[in-house]
Amino acid sequence: CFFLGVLVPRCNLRQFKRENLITGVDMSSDQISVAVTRRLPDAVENRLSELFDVKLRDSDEPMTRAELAQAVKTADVLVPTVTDRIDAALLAQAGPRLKLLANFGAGIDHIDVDTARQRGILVSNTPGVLTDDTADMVMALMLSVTRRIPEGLAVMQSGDWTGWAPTAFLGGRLGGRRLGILGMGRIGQAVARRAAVFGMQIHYHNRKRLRAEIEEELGATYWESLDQMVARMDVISINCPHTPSTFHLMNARRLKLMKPTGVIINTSRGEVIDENALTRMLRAGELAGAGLDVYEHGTDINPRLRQLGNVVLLPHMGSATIEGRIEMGEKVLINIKTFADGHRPPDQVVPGML
Ligand code: 8YV
Repeated sequence: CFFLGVLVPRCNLRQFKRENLITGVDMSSDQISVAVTRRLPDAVENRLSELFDVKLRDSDEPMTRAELAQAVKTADVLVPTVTDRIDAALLAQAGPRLKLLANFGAGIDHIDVDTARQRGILVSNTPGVLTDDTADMVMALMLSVTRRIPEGLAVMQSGDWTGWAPTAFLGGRLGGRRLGILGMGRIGQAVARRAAVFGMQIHYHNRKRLRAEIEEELGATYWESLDQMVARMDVISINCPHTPSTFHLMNARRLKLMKPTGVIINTSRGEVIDENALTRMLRAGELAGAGLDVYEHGTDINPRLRQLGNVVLLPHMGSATIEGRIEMGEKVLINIKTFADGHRPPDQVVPGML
């Protein structure tokens, strides 16, 4: 059905009925005051302005703590992004009106969902719409690392290319390699589909094993032991969310289990890998390469990592397509509008869900 000028995804309300959750407020939309923490694509900002009493951001800098505190004090709904830390200390400053954190993004590790819930504040996110873009970026990173694309680009840009040579820029073929996907949710499965087309053998580790039909469709082999999987793979792709139980899942001990010819790709969250241990191993030649889109300490990247030739580093752009950003905006709109109409947002995040 069409709603708000966009196609509404099927609401997965049933899963939210399990618990005694807080419902939305029944308020006319234009009375709802919405504070947006970052610049969003024009189409999204315009639609937000048409529907709600919106405070948009002029600058594209993240809000300061003081600005965030001011926003949570006065708004009914905050639209944060991954660059805002919505922790207990900030939520303690929330005004009585704040009832929804409609995150612009799928990952919610920057939000203290438990504290929000205790304070009667709902949290929603934007799952599903960045799956394909992120999976595309996993493939792009895999190819960039194994086929040495940045080195090729650098030699062309420097004007130093002297012509073709049989042994120049030799990389490795993806086809036939074993890919171990860590986290087989939507994005992990989208990676599996793509990698299978490239001729890779698909393996995975996940909290829960997939249903047999899905494993069969993906041609994926399940490993209950992450250690055993890691030791046997040529490429590892991190596709699990960052939670207390996935923090440093790829720690020094586990990274050392990887083959020295192994490559690791991370488009999820930097905290899943011990970045210093990874840097040491890449420098020592104990790992062949890495393709990273996310970092353990945000923009504060280990400087040694930046100097390495066997890594491809990207500035958290896995989901950065205009189509994806607009669809994320549509999800945010639907979550706020549904909430304003007195219902639970379709993408409500329940504590412990991820
Ligand atoms: C988003 C992401 O662009 O959705 C996520 O969790 O990591 C990104 O790709 C970002 O979070 C926007 O807030």
